[in-house]
Amino acid sequence: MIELKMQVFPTKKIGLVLFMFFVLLCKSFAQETVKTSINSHWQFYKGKINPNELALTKFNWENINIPHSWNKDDVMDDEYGYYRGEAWYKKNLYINADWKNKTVNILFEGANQVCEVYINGKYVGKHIGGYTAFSFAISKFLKFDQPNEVLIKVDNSHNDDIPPLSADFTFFGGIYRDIFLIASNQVHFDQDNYASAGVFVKPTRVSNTSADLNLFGKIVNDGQLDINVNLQTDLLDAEGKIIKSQNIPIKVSSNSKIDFNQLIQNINNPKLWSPDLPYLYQVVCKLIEQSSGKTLATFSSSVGFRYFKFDPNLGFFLNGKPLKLLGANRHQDYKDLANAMPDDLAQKDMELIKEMGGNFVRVAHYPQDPTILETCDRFGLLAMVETPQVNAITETEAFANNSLVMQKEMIRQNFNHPSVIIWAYMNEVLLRPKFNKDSERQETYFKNIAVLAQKLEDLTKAEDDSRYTLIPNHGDFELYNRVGLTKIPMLVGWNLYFGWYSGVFADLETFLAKHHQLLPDKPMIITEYGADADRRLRSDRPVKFDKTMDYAMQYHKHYLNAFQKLPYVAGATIWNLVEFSSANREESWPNMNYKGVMSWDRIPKDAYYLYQAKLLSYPVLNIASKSYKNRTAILNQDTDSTYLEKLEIFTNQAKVKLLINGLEIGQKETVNHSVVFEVPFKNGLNNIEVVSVENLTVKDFLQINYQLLSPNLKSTKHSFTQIKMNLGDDRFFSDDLLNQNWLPEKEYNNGGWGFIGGEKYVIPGTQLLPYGSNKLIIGTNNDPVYQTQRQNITGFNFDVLNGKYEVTFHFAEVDSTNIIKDPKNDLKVKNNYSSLNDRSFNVYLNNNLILQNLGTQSYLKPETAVSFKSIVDVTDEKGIKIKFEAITGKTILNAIELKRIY
Ligand code: GCB
Ligand code: CA
Repeated sequence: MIELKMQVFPTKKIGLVLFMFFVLLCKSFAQETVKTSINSHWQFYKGKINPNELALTKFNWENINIPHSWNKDDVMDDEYGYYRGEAWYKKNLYINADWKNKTVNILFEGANQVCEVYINGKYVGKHIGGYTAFSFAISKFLKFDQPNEVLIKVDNSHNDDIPPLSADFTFFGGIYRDIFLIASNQVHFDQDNYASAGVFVKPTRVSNTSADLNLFGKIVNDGQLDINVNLQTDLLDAEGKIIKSQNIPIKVSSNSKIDFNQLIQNINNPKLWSPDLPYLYQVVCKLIEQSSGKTLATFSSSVGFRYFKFDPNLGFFLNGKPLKLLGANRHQDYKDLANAMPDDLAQKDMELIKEMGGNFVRVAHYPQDPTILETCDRFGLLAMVETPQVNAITETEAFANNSLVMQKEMIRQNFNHPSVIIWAYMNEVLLRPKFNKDSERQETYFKNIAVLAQKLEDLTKAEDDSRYTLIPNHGDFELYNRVGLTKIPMLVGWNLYFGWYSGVFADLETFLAKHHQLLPDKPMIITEYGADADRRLRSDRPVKFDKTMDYAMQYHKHYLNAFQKLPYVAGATIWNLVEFSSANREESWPNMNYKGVMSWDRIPKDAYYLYQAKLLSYPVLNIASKSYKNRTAILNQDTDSTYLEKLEIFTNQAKVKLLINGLEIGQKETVNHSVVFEVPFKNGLNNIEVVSVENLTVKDFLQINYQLLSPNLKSTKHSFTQIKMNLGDDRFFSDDLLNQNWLPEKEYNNGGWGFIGGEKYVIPGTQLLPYGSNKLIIGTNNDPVYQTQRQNITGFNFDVLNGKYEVTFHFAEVDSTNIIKDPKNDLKVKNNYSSLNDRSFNVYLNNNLILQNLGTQSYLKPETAVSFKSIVDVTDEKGIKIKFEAITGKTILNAIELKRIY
């Protein structure tokens, strides 16, 4: 017995020690909330699946990672439309064994636009809306001894009840933001509150000398036992030092949710948050079990103390000081990635606004990745965020409910960010008024819009009384005023495009003055302004709507000056920071909106440098048109050895000097942050350097390759190898791929080259487009070359020396009856193309008939590029003479190239 006892005892003892050790282990590694992404190793299928048949049918699953969109490629191809429908994602989840007693949620930061989740064959839930986060409690679906199959359906079809109904951006489908699993102890902060953190942090009574901090939310006990916890809250400064603490005992009954509300008072001399000094405190809330001292849950957030107001006469004030809000809108879109942008690229976009000198971002037209506002908090960018009731509404309860839920999600999910100062909703909601033919019905529609706006306004104020509200409108002052949308929100936003879609630049100031006079109590923000800037298009004589970089530059100069001058303009955001995909657009660059001051892959355009010069306080200097490296010009006379061309520099330095190929050419004083030099360019490489006179380290360098053509093609001084000319166009077009430049059209001059006869094609009935059509041209990426054409042309001459040459003719039919829009989803649908023209003509090259009966019955297909290359021997000193001879309809030529072989 004793022996036995003796034997038993040590075993027991070891067991006890082990047990104690285990308890200690658990305690020292007390698991609080765990949040881990599950982005990797998904399988994807584009199409319909009946989840019950999943096991029976073989689908072609594709391996992908999240973030993911299935519309990366099909928006930009030559086919109209892009896939809007159903698609599926699946993956196995392996769940930690110790999550058995945890509350587990799956959190989606965003999936466009309806998302249904199934786990282990069971339906978990559904979320509506493509731009807010959502989460589902999934503990009860999980298995711990085997993989858990997650199956997700995402659908980006048009849905009349879900905003946005239509908009000038592509509704990319997919799970395009992170997915996380969150596992919490049974006692935790509420993780089922519209996918928010469940704890809301609200600085109150903030002044230069004092502030309070209010924290509120819910604590949940999913367990079977009542529990007593201490809610321990610490406020830490940026160095991590605790400056305030509070401890409240709370009893949380089993299976219940309980509200808490905490006020930390009299935070003395708070360091205030601002764009110049985005000082962040940190608040940490812990739920500590009273009996064991164990931390059950932790919440933390950054905190920024700031106070602000808008004044209708004097604009915006931050922490008591006036601050002009200037910055940009931001779309979630990146070259080749669609909306599936990794967090780091989202963060980068905010850096780019900051580096532009901006202090403000409009997160438009929808809430974006959490990284955006986190970055704004850290970098000191003020922000407004909105929900996407763009262009129109549907007058259903479902549409209203979806809008209201989105608004609530947006506010709760982003509540804790000090950067946010405005919650907005709708955008240009009177732009596409329904019921145009029935004015009575239209009035009802307008009333319903105002009713919905008021509901969104009331909800926003009830959710958060510490921010302003705003509706962004288009420039129809009377209409918005009449419908009441200028009265409902606290601030009015205007998207203004005078000198672009309509009117002239100066209409801007007239409009702003009108608002100030007629709505004297409403502060205003210019929520959008911008102009298309195709990086490939340049002009010496920019005109409205020509889509050149040069016109956009004039536009930005005018607008920025106006905003800086007028104190009652509280702020303005450029439309847009970046170029973005817009599947419906027909432009010089189809399917794109390229008003961005940066390219699709974030290369600055000229306007970006203008803003830097005007807004930054540290020294900057940039030569404009940096990406325009290959240029072409025609000399005035064959005897010239250089070509004088303007070169603009944007800088905040007082005086700069210009060096060419290392030699100083001159110095100039800066006027309104800009300097223009007349630069004598030589043929070939020109090394341009511009240096600040007061600070020699502030400089910029640019190498431009100039091709200088003699007006006389027989010139031996400036012999040429290639000439490209775009007919029907006054703009230069630079081909990115070939690094070549197309000249604007010119008339034939004796000894030189050019067209004979005819006129520029202008789209019939257009008020806007100065050149050509805006149709997507199939078979080319150089759409502007084919969109423009000369009609009724009778000839084209090149007065070249004897030799062997290659002449290339480019044609396209530019007006046809192809486009119908699906009224439901506002998308272009491919119809049977038919040309509006009936034409047929002959083309002769030095009297040889090379193209007979060229026309709509032969090679000229609607909106399709077609080219012909002809080799010609010039032996008779007479150069190259091309003749166009009409048979039916008008002759055309869209572009021409000449290459000298020898
Ligand atoms: C607007 C819209 C925006 C468009 C922009 C444009 O007013 O709010 O969504 O992209 O104009 O470029 O036309
Ligand atoms: Ca052309």
